[in-house]
Amino acid sequence: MIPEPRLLRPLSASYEHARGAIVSGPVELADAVRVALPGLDLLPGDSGAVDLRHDPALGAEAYKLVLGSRGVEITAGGRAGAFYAGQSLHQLLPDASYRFSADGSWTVPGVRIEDSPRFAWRGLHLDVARHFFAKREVLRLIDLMAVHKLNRLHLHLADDQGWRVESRTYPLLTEVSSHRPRTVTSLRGDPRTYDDLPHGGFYSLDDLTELAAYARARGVVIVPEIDVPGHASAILAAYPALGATGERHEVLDHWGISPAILSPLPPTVEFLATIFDELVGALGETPYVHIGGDEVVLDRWAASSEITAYRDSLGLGSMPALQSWFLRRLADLLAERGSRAVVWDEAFVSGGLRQDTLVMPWRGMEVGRRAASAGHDVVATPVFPLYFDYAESTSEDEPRALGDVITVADVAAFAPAPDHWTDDERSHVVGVQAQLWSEYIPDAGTLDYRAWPRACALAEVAWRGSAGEGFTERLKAHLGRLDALGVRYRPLDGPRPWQRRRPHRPSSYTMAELMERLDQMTHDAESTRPSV
Ligand code: TNX
Repeated sequence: MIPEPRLLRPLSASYEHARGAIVSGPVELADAVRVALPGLDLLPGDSGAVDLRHDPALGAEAYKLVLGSRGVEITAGGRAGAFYAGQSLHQLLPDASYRFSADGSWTVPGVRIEDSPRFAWRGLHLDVARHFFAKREVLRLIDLMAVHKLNRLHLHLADDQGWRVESRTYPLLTEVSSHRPRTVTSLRGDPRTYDDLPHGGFYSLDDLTELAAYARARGVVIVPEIDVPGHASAILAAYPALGATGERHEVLDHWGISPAILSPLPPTVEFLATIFDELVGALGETPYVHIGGDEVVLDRWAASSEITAYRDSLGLGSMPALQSWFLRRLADLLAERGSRAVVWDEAFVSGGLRQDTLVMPWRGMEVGRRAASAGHDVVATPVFPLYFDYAESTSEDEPRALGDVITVADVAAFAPAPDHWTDDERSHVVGVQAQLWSEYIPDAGTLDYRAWPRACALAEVAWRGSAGEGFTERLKAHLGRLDALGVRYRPLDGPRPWQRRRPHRPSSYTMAELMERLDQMTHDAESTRPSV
């Protein structure tokens, strides 16, 4: 199984599973099992082939499962636990059980499972800004996450290259900010060439409501991200007055770090408060909202006398301090709405975060360790090995990626809370998340290819803390399930002929080059850290 349960013991008796088997027990738990394993019939109260019990002494995501001649007995700590018991039961059945045509009955060897996750945050991030992914693809990603007991979907909804969610208050965000006339096709350092194909799309607020409900029924929490104050070209293309200079902007048609930045003045804060209200209103209970804070170029703030005067009126001594103040102000607004803020690590380095803000250390685990030791909850998200927009091999056959190399084995070997950290630091690591930045993920087929099977290794590490015994063998067997599910994953020995790169181009960064650059960036930021 992937992820491997904490305890799994074979039993001598076997169990006969048939479509239409009856699930009995508390309705909410039984319904969760039915979502995980379609084709079961619900008969509350009666004793069925699958018998459910609620045990509040277990954690909400924990479950026990005994499968024997008397049927299946599940004890779950909550709806999520019952759902995961259903997913484990599903994985005990043959691969064919993942097909819509699944029918007939299967004999399954008996087993006893006791299971609970090591980490509370088991996430996948999807950048829908650089390339948009239709609602259908997001629903499908949620299905695949659920199979792997992943439970946080971080949607990167706004960036320089596009804004991806309806606002009823700011209609230009969808009219103007949600599309671009063309997209760069050349690589770093080359003269820019473009595809001349309009690209765009957005989720309506009703779409978000639907996505959130679908996710919630599968134990997945959607974490929306509005990346500010940098990465703001798309917003500013529609509402230039929210910028630092009032100058005109376009939705960007190429990648990289742009100087476009929102102003920190009250109208921007008001704008974002309205957006948060609309987002949370559509998503329903939203425990986390990501506010970005990465790769911010503060030049435009420094050039504005209005912003400088505002900074001085707040008694702040530097622009980075003003940025910290701005992000903290947004985190306060979110707190009033019942959500905790999440930020990329730059926002931690500039200091002054609310204590309950979660930090995502993308530039490496050392900055994550500093955030943890400063008492922040940390979700491990380092480029290596969790940026799944990087290629899995240096082969010329590998489809074009931002850089290389991150393998399944690299992911499986990752330790989100390293042994050499103190117990206190380790206790602040709430989880782990892989990133699917989409500059080089233009479509759903490429998304499958980049995500799987690396996300299987992610799931194993997130659920167990580290890859369990026989991971490689289990993964090979697991690919049969992905085949039945129709996932266009990357085969372990490289792309299929139709998945190969065309035309042949070298990738942009080697991992060594990139690590050096990130270290440099973290140190540069250090030396300009304001004293708050
Ligand atoms: C860095 S990670 C970024 C993104 C890019 C990504 C590409 C982060 C907070 N910023 O804007 O898409 O690298 O790997």
